[in-house]
Amino acid sequence: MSEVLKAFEEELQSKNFKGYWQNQQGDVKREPVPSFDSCMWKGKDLFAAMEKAGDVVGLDVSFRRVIQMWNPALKNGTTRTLVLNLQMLKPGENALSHRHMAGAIRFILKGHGTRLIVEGESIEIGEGDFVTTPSWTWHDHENRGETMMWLDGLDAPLVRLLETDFHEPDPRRKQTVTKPEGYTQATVGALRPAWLKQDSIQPPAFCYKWADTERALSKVGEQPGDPYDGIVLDYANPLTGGPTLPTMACQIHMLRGSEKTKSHRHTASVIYHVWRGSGVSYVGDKRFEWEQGDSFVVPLWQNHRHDNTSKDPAIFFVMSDKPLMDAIGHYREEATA
Ligand code: GTQ
Repeated sequence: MSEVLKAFEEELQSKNFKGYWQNQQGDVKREPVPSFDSCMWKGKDLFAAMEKAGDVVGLDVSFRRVIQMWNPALKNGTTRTLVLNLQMLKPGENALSHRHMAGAIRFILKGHGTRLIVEGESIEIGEGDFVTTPSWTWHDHENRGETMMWLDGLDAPLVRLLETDFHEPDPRRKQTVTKPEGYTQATVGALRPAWLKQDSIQPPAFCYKWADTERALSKVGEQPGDPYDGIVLDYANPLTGGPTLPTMACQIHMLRGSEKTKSHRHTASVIYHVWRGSGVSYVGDKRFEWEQGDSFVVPLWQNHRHDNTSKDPAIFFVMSDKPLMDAIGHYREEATA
């Protein structure tokens, strides 16, 4: 580099300028190349770790007893936008109330007898239920039954990127229940109070019961479904029918016995949790053999397909950032060989 150019660049830098020619050139990517790879977390390891956390981590040590599924290539998160965690609450424990900018969902893996209090409504949760706690909703958990474990999905990595986090511990510690049982169910359905003006961007916290999910699967299970994902049920925003939350789309996927899907790729990153069954998924150049309790992540723009190697149905709980890609016109999808 000439002395003149070097001096010029230093002069630019001293004024907080940078010449575009100073950016690395020659390696312009023609399509997305994710900076993180696919990864699988074995349920056996996760549940054993949580068992131990149950012994050594009290809620006095940690506000929530949570183990995160960290993608090794990322500093904090399962993808660039979303994180999947496992939370455990033991009998008699209360997880204190707070609210934050990050939106969250829960998919209940084990147990019953816990209530989630969200915005003054007490929601009974059990295995297979799915509950949203949208951005900035007060939430605390109270276990009056047996040890419970659930998946937490949060858009915390996105919030970190955007630096928009507000975070407020609840001075009350626990919320007072102010709404009747089943309040939201009765106000956001096909029949709804006409005078209530509800925020449809951040929908009210909503509980989707496993019995309804199971019934829906049995009613549509004989249909062809999606060539890439089998039978797919959206956990829709109950007010709009749109994605679960503005930042994440949650779904149930079912692969019928011996079903093999076609291969594709898209610009959304997807986290899968195996709720039932066993099989194999091919993601990029990796092969993941999965069984109930395992989780794996498919980074954007990586080829993937699934193979249910058993005769029984396989069911995934699935979370993706597709709504973000749709919102800014970045969603692309293509079939791959
Ligand atoms: O339940 O409020 O997995 O605040 C991580 C942070 C759950 C929660 C997590 C949280 C929560």
